[in-house]
Amino acid sequence: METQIISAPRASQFALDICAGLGEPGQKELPSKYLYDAVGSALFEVICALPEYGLTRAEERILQLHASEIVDQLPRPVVVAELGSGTGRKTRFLLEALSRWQSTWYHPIELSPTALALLRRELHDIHCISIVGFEREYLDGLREVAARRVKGEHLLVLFLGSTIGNFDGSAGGEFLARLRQILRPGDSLLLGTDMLKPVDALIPAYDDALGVTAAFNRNLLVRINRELGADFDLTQFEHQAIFNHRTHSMEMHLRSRIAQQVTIADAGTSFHFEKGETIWTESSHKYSQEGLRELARSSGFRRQSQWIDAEWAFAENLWIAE
Ligand code: AVI
Repeated sequence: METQIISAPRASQFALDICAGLGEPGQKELPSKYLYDAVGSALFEVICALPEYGLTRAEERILQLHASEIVDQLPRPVVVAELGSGTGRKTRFLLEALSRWQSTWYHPIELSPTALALLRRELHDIHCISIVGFEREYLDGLREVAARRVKGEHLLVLFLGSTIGNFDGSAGGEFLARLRQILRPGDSLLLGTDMLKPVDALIPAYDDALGVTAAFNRNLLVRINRELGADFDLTQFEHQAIFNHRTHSMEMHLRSRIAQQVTIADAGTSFHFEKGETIWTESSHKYSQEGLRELARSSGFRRQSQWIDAEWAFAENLWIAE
Protein backbone atom coordinates (compact mmCIF):
# COMPACT_ATOMS: atom_id res chain seq x y z
CA MET A 1 0.00 0.00 0.00
CA GLU A 2 1.59 3.27 -1.11
CA THR A 3 0.25 6.67 -0.06
CA GLN A 4 1.73 9.94 -1.20
CA ILE A 5 0.61 13.47 -2.08
CA ILE A 6 2.20 15.56 -4.80
CA SER A 7 1.74 19.21 -3.82
CA ALA A 8 0.81 22.10 -6.07
CA PRO A 9 2.91 25.20 -6.62
CA ARG A 10 0.69 27.88 -4.97
CA ALA A 11 -0.24 30.98 -6.99
CA SER A 12 -3.49 32.34 -5.55
CA GLN A 13 -5.89 34.11 -7.87
CA PHE A 14 -8.36 34.63 -5.05
CA ALA A 15 -8.25 38.46 -4.77
CA LEU A 16 -8.26 38.94 -8.55
CA ASP A 17 -11.21 36.58 -9.04
CA ILE A 18 -13.24 38.12 -6.22
CA CYS A 19 -12.70 41.68 -7.50
CA ALA A 20 -13.48 40.66 -11.09
CA GLY A 21 -16.70 38.93 -10.02
CA LEU A 22 -17.94 41.77 -7.81
CA GLY A 23 -16.96 44.33 -10.43
CA GLU A 24 -19.06 42.71 -13.18
CA PRO A 25 -21.48 45.15 -14.79
CA GLY A 26 -24.96 43.72 -14.09
CA GLN A 27 -25.14 40.48 -12.10
CA LYS A 28 -22.34 40.25 -9.51
CA GLU A 29 -20.91 36.75 -9.19
CA LEU A 30 -18.25 34.77 -7.35
CA PRO A 31 -16.65 31.49 -8.52
CA SER A 32 -18.25 28.58 -6.67
CA LYS A 33 -14.89 26.82 -6.23
CA TYR A 34 -14.12 29.34 -3.46
CA LEU A 35 -16.97 27.94 -1.34
CA TYR A 36 -14.66 25.09 -0.36
CA ASP A 37 -12.20 26.34 2.26
CA ALA A 38 -11.85 24.15 5.38
CA VAL A 39 -15.12 25.43 6.87
CA GLY A 40 -16.96 25.25 3.52
CA SER A 41 -15.77 21.67 2.93
CA ALA A 42 -16.94 20.66 6.42
CA LEU A 43 -20.33 22.33 5.85
CA PHE A 44 -20.67 20.56 2.51
CA GLU A 45 -20.15 17.23 4.29
CA VAL A 46 -23.04 18.14 6.61
CA ILE A 47 -25.22 19.13 3.62
CA CYS A 48 -24.66 15.63 2.19
CA ALA A 49 -26.22 14.16 5.35
CA LEU A 50 -29.27 16.45 5.40
CA PRO A 51 -32.66 14.81 4.85
CA GLU A 52 -33.55 17.41 2.20
CA TYR A 53 -30.39 16.78 0.13
CA GLY A 54 -30.98 13.37 -1.46
CA LEU A 55 -28.21 13.57 -4.05
CA THR A 56 -25.26 12.09 -2.15
CA ARG A 57 -27.21 9.22 -0.60
CA ALA A 58 -28.69 8.39 -4.02
CA GLU A 59 -25.22 8.10 -5.55
CA GLU A 60 -23.98 6.04 -2.60
CA ARG A 61 -26.89 3.62 -3.06
CA ILE A 62 -26.13 3.27 -6.78
CA LEU A 63 -22.45 2.56 -6.18
CA GLN A 64 -23.12 0.20 -3.30
CA LEU A 65 -25.63 -1.80 -5.34
CA HIS A 66 -23.91 -1.75 -8.74
CA ALA A 67 -20.14 -1.40 -8.16
CA SER A 68 -19.41 -4.96 -9.38
CA GLU A 69 -21.56 -4.50 -12.47
CA ILE A 70 -19.80 -1.20 -13.28
CA VAL A 71 -16.35 -2.70 -12.78
CA ASP A 72 -17.26 -5.73 -14.94
CA GLN A 73 -17.80 -3.38 -17.89
CA LEU A 74 -14.30 -1.84 -17.70
CA PRO A 75 -11.37 -2.86 -19.90
CA ARG A 76 -8.42 -4.27 -17.92
CA PRO A 77 -5.95 -3.42 -16.55
CA VAL A 78 -7.31 -0.08 -15.43
CA VAL A 79 -5.86 2.91 -13.56
CA VAL A 80 -8.38 5.07 -11.68
CA ALA A 81 -8.29 8.88 -11.51
CA GLU A 82 -10.91 10.75 -9.56
CA LEU A 83 -11.69 14.44 -10.02
CA GLY A 84 -12.66 16.15 -6.77
CA SER A 85 -12.55 13.08 -4.61
CA GLY A 86 -14.14 14.46 -1.44
CA THR A 87 -13.94 11.95 1.40
CA GLY A 88 -13.93 8.84 -0.79
CA ARG A 89 -16.89 7.17 0.93
CA LYS A 90 -18.57 6.50 -2.42
CA THR A 91 -15.34 5.59 -4.18
CA ARG A 92 -14.73 2.81 -1.66
CA PHE A 93 -17.43 0.66 -3.27
CA LEU A 94 -15.73 0.85 -6.68
CA LEU A 95 -12.21 0.35 -5.38
CA GLU A 96 -13.26 -2.67 -3.33
CA ALA A 97 -14.95 -4.18 -6.38
CA LEU A 98 -11.83 -3.50 -8.48
CA SER A 99 -9.48 -4.90 -5.86
CA ARG A 100 -11.19 -8.29 -6.26
CA TRP A 101 -9.56 -8.76 -9.65
CA GLN A 102 -6.51 -6.49 -9.89
CA SER A 103 -4.03 -4.32 -7.97
CA THR A 104 -5.06 -0.75 -8.72
CA TRP A 105 -3.43 2.64 -8.79
CA TYR A 106 -5.92 5.22 -7.53
CA HIS A 107 -5.18 8.92 -8.18
CA PRO A 108 -7.49 11.42 -6.48
CA ILE A 109 -7.10 14.93 -7.95
CA GLU A 110 -8.23 17.66 -5.62
CA LEU A 111 -7.29 21.24 -4.73
CA SER A 112 -8.14 20.86 -1.04
CA PRO A 113 -5.33 19.28 1.00
CA THR A 114 -7.87 18.74 3.81
CA ALA A 115 -10.04 16.60 1.52
CA LEU A 116 -7.02 14.61 0.30
CA ALA A 117 -5.96 13.91 3.88
CA LEU A 118 -9.48 12.76 4.82
CA LEU A 119 -9.56 10.55 1.79
CA ARG A 120 -6.31 8.80 2.68
CA ARG A 121 -7.69 8.08 6.13
CA GLU A 122 -10.94 6.73 4.64
CA LEU A 123 -9.43 4.42 2.01
CA HIS A 124 -6.04 3.30 3.36
CA ASP A 125 -7.34 -0.12 4.45
CA ILE A 126 -8.45 -1.42 1.03
CA HIS A 127 -6.22 -4.28 -0.13
CA CYS A 128 -4.34 -3.99 -3.43
CA ILE A 129 -5.03 -0.25 -3.82
CA SER A 130 -2.12 2.21 -4.07
CA ILE A 131 -3.11 5.85 -3.57
CA VAL A 132 -1.13 8.69 -5.12
CA GLY A 133 -3.02 11.97 -4.73
CA PHE A 134 -2.48 15.13 -6.78
CA GLU A 135 -3.10 18.58 -5.27
CA ARG A 136 -3.92 20.08 -8.65
CA GLU A 137 -6.62 21.57 -10.87
CA TYR A 138 -8.62 18.67 -12.36
CA LEU A 139 -7.25 18.57 -15.90
CA ASP A 140 -3.66 19.37 -14.91
CA GLY A 141 -3.76 16.42 -12.52
CA LEU A 142 -5.41 14.18 -15.09
CA ARG A 143 -2.71 14.99 -17.65
CA GLU A 144 -0.07 13.88 -15.15
CA VAL A 145 -1.93 10.66 -14.40
CA ALA A 146 -2.34 9.94 -18.12
CA ALA A 147 1.37 10.57 -18.72
CA ARG A 148 2.35 8.10 -15.96
CA ARG A 149 0.42 5.11 -17.18
CA VAL A 150 2.27 2.31 -18.91
CA LYS A 151 1.44 0.73 -22.26
CA GLY A 152 -1.78 -1.27 -22.25
CA GLU A 153 -3.24 0.37 -19.14
CA HIS A 154 -6.70 1.90 -19.52
CA LEU A 155 -7.88 4.93 -17.61
CA LEU A 156 -11.14 5.18 -15.69
CA VAL A 157 -11.98 8.77 -14.72
CA LEU A 158 -14.46 9.21 -11.87
CA PHE A 159 -16.33 12.50 -11.84
CA LEU A 160 -18.98 11.84 -9.21
CA GLY A 161 -21.47 13.86 -7.18
CA SER A 162 -22.86 15.88 -10.12
CA THR A 163 -19.95 18.29 -9.77
CA ILE A 164 -20.22 18.69 -13.55
CA GLY A 165 -23.51 20.50 -12.83
CA ASN A 166 -21.60 23.28 -11.06
CA PHE A 167 -20.01 24.43 -14.33
CA ASP A 168 -21.89 27.41 -15.77
CA GLY A 169 -23.63 27.34 -19.15
CA SER A 170 -21.60 25.66 -21.87
CA ALA A 171 -18.55 25.29 -19.59
CA GLY A 172 -19.55 21.74 -18.53
CA GLY A 173 -19.53 20.48 -22.12
CA GLU A 174 -16.29 22.30 -22.89
CA PHE A 175 -14.68 20.80 -19.80
CA LEU A 176 -15.72 17.25 -20.79
CA ALA A 177 -14.42 17.80 -24.32
CA ARG A 178 -11.04 18.89 -22.91
CA LEU A 179 -11.07 15.92 -20.55
CA ARG A 180 -11.76 13.64 -23.53
CA GLN A 181 -8.67 15.01 -25.31
CA ILE A 182 -6.50 13.67 -22.49
CA LEU A 183 -7.97 10.16 -22.84
CA ARG A 184 -7.35 7.44 -25.41
CA PRO A 185 -10.21 5.79 -27.30
CA GLY A 186 -11.65 3.03 -25.09
CA ASP A 187 -10.89 4.83 -21.80
CA SER A 188 -13.92 5.38 -19.59
CA LEU A 189 -15.64 8.12 -17.65
CA LEU A 190 -18.03 7.44 -14.77
CA LEU A 191 -20.07 10.61 -14.51
CA GLY A 192 -22.58 11.33 -11.71
CA THR A 193 -25.45 13.62 -12.72
CA ASP A 194 -28.38 14.89 -10.69
CA MET A 195 -31.49 14.69 -12.85
CA LEU A 196 -34.35 17.16 -13.35
CA LYS A 197 -36.99 16.75 -10.67
CA PRO A 198 -39.90 18.76 -9.28
CA VAL A 199 -38.93 22.22 -8.03
CA ASP A 200 -40.57 21.57 -4.66
CA ALA A 201 -38.00 18.81 -4.03
CA LEU A 202 -35.11 20.94 -5.28
CA ILE A 203 -35.68 24.16 -3.32
CA PRO A 204 -35.44 22.57 0.16
CA ALA A 205 -32.34 20.64 -0.99
CA TYR A 206 -30.62 24.01 -1.47
CA ASP A 207 -32.39 25.91 1.33
CA ASP A 208 -32.67 23.44 4.19
CA ALA A 209 -34.57 23.97 7.41
CA LEU A 210 -31.44 23.95 9.59
CA GLY A 211 -29.76 26.66 7.56
CA VAL A 212 -26.63 24.60 6.78
CA THR A 213 -26.70 25.49 3.06
CA ALA A 214 -27.21 29.14 4.02
CA ALA A 215 -24.11 28.94 6.24
CA PHE A 216 -22.18 27.20 3.42
CA ASN A 217 -23.08 30.05 1.08
CA ARG A 218 -22.47 32.91 3.53
CA ASN A 219 -19.13 31.37 4.57
CA LEU A 220 -17.80 32.68 1.27
CA LEU A 221 -18.19 36.22 2.66
CA VAL A 222 -16.53 35.13 5.93
CA ARG A 223 -13.65 33.81 3.87
CA ILE A 224 -13.28 37.05 1.90
CA ASN A 225 -13.34 39.03 5.18
CA ARG A 226 -10.67 36.80 6.72
CA GLU A 227 -8.37 36.32 3.75
CA LEU A 228 -8.67 39.71 2.05
CA GLY A 229 -9.46 42.06 4.96
CA ALA A 230 -12.97 42.82 3.67
CA ASP A 231 -15.81 44.19 5.80
CA PHE A 232 -18.88 42.23 4.62
CA ASP A 233 -21.54 42.55 7.35
CA LEU A 234 -22.94 39.00 7.52
CA THR A 235 -26.21 40.18 9.04
CA GLN A 236 -26.91 42.21 5.89
CA PHE A 237 -26.64 39.35 3.35
CA GLU A 238 -29.15 36.50 3.14
CA HIS A 239 -29.00 33.15 1.38
CA GLN A 240 -31.33 32.65 -1.57
CA ALA A 241 -31.96 29.44 -3.56
CA ILE A 242 -33.92 29.71 -6.82
CA PHE A 243 -34.62 27.39 -9.72
CA ASN A 244 -33.76 28.85 -13.11
CA HIS A 245 -36.28 27.24 -15.52
CA ARG A 246 -34.43 28.47 -18.59
CA THR A 247 -31.08 26.84 -17.71
CA HIS A 248 -32.50 23.92 -15.64
CA SER A 249 -30.30 24.96 -12.72
CA MET A 250 -30.62 25.55 -9.03
CA GLU A 251 -28.87 28.82 -8.23
CA MET A 252 -27.50 30.05 -4.93
CA HIS A 253 -27.31 33.81 -4.37
CA LEU A 254 -26.38 36.14 -1.51
CA ARG A 255 -28.92 38.95 -1.36
CA SER A 256 -28.09 42.35 0.10
CA ARG A 257 -30.79 43.37 2.61
CA ILE A 258 -29.90 47.08 2.32
CA ALA A 259 -28.03 49.50 0.07
CA GLN A 260 -24.44 49.27 1.26
CA GLN A 261 -20.76 49.69 0.49
CA VAL A 262 -18.27 46.88 1.11
CA THR A 263 -14.52 47.46 1.19
CA ILE A 264 -11.88 44.84 0.38
CA ALA A 265 -8.87 46.34 2.14
CA ASP A 266 -6.20 44.04 0.68
CA ALA A 267 -7.37 44.85 -2.84
CA GLY A 268 -7.71 48.59 -2.05
CA THR A 269 -11.20 48.73 -3.53
CA SER A 270 -14.91 49.00 -2.60
CA PHE A 271 -18.13 47.71 -4.11
CA HIS A 272 -21.63 49.15 -3.89
CA PHE A 273 -24.72 46.95 -3.41
CA GLU A 274 -28.28 48.10 -4.04
CA LYS A 275 -30.97 46.89 -1.66
CA GLY A 276 -32.08 43.47 -3.00
CA GLU A 277 -29.09 43.09 -5.32
CA THR A 278 -27.57 39.60 -5.32
CA ILE A 279 -24.20 37.94 -5.72
CA TRP A 280 -24.62 34.73 -7.70
CA THR A 281 -22.39 32.15 -6.00
CA GLU A 282 -23.27 28.78 -7.58
CA SER A 283 -25.29 27.03 -10.28
CA SER A 284 -26.23 23.39 -10.00
CA HIS A 285 -27.48 22.08 -13.32
CA LYS A 286 -30.15 19.35 -13.36
CA TYR A 287 -30.01 16.99 -16.35
CA SER A 288 -32.57 15.46 -18.70
CA GLN A 289 -31.87 12.25 -20.68
CA GLU A 290 -31.87 14.34 -23.84
CA GLY A 291 -29.35 16.76 -22.30
CA LEU A 292 -27.06 13.87 -21.32
CA ARG A 293 -27.25 12.35 -24.81
CA GLU A 294 -26.20 15.66 -26.32
CA LEU A 295 -23.46 16.23 -23.73
CA ALA A 296 -21.90 12.81 -24.42
CA ARG A 297 -22.09 13.26 -28.19
CA SER A 298 -20.65 16.79 -28.24
CA SER A 299 -17.77 15.94 -25.92
CA GLY A 300 -16.67 12.79 -27.79
CA PHE A 301 -18.07 9.95 -25.68
CA ARG A 302 -20.34 6.97 -26.37
CA ARG A 303 -22.90 6.22 -23.64
CA GLN A 304 -22.36 2.66 -22.49
CA SER A 305 -24.58 2.22 -19.40
CA GLN A 306 -26.61 4.21 -16.90
CA TRP A 307 -27.84 3.43 -13.38
CA ILE A 308 -30.61 5.53 -11.81
CA ASP A 309 -31.55 5.59 -8.13
CA ALA A 310 -35.15 4.64 -7.36
CA GLU A 311 -35.67 7.21 -4.55
CA TRP A 312 -33.93 10.37 -5.82
CA ALA A 313 -33.52 10.96 -9.54
CA PHE A 314 -29.75 10.70 -9.80
CA ALA A 315 -27.87 8.94 -12.61
CA GLU A 316 -24.46 7.28 -12.73
CA ASN A 317 -23.33 7.25 -16.36
CA LEU A 318 -20.59 5.06 -17.83
CA TRP A 319 -19.27 6.69 -20.99
CA ILE A 320 -16.53 5.43 -23.30
CA ALA A 321 -14.09 7.73 -25.12
CA GLU A 322 -14.61 7.37 -28.90
C1 AVI B 1 -20.82 19.79 -5.14
N1 AVI B 1 -22.09 20.06 -5.79
C2 AVI B 1 -22.48 18.98 -6.68
C3 AVI B 1 -23.18 20.45 -4.86
C4 AVI B 1 -24.47 20.69 -5.67
O1 AVI B 1 -25.49 20.11 -5.31
O2 AVI B 1 -24.42 21.42 -6.65
C5 AVI B 1 -22.81 21.70 -4.09
C6 AVI B 1 -23.92 22.22 -3.24
N2 AVI B 1 -24.31 23.45 -3.19
C7 AVI B 1 -25.31 23.58 -2.34
N3 AVI B 1 -25.59 22.42 -1.83
C8 AVI B 1 -24.72 21.53 -2.38
